[in-house]
Amino acid sequence: MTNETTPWTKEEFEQKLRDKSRFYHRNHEFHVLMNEGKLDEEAVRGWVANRFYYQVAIPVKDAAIMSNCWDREVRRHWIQRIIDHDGNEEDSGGIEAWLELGDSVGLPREDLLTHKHLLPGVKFAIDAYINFAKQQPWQVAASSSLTELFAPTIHKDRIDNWPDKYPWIDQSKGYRYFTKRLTEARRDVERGLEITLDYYKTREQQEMMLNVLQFKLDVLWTMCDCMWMAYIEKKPPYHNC
Ligand code: AHQ
Repeated sequence: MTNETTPWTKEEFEQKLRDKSRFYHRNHEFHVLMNEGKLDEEAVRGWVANRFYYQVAIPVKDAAIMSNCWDREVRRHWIQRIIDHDGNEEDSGGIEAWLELGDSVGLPREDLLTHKHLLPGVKFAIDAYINFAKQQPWQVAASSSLTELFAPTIHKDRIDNWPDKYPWIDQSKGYRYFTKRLTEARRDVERGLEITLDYYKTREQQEMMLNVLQFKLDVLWTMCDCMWMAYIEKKPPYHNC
């Protein structure tokens, strides 16, 4: 007989996390329009430019997690996330791949690297994620990456839809990031889930983890809200000032 204080089994806990998939930003109308091919060129470029700040923030976030983690075994694995984005001698990395995506939609590298098109609300949401990782115990920050439980589908959406819906995008170099992320996300989720299912023991801690995941879902959803105002409503901040 389980009650409100009995901890969930690992299977039950994992299912509670997966039950939050309906709040994933794949369901935000901005991504719905994207997958239907209904974004204009400005909106696609705006999304690529704003997401670039998220991409360069990820290794900073992961380094913050590692700076709080004294477990060598965890760090030996977690460091791969930084390399996946920053690259190394063998692989130019995800940030370089995103710059190629920028190129393929007609955004100069300089525009991305200087964050010329970055919306204030997108920056605030992403900075909240970085600060969360700096301030929380490393296990809590690590578990907030588990929105990636739902990420493989969203990368597949782009790979499947963009070539037909956005023929103006140079396909020869635009999609390397998404294909690269398909395998990396699956590997990251395995490690993130292992840490999460082990760390949160009591029912109260498990319930707290659901709120941690909701916080990260809110970060991603808010980013889309800001881009909706700017690129769908055509009402960026101060548009009427
Ligand atoms: O490209 C993405 C990525 O590298 C990561 C790392 C992970 C994290 O540590 O929070 N989350 C994440 C995500 C990436 N892409 C997003 C997308 O929609 O393309 C999804 C995002 C996530 O699900 O958190």
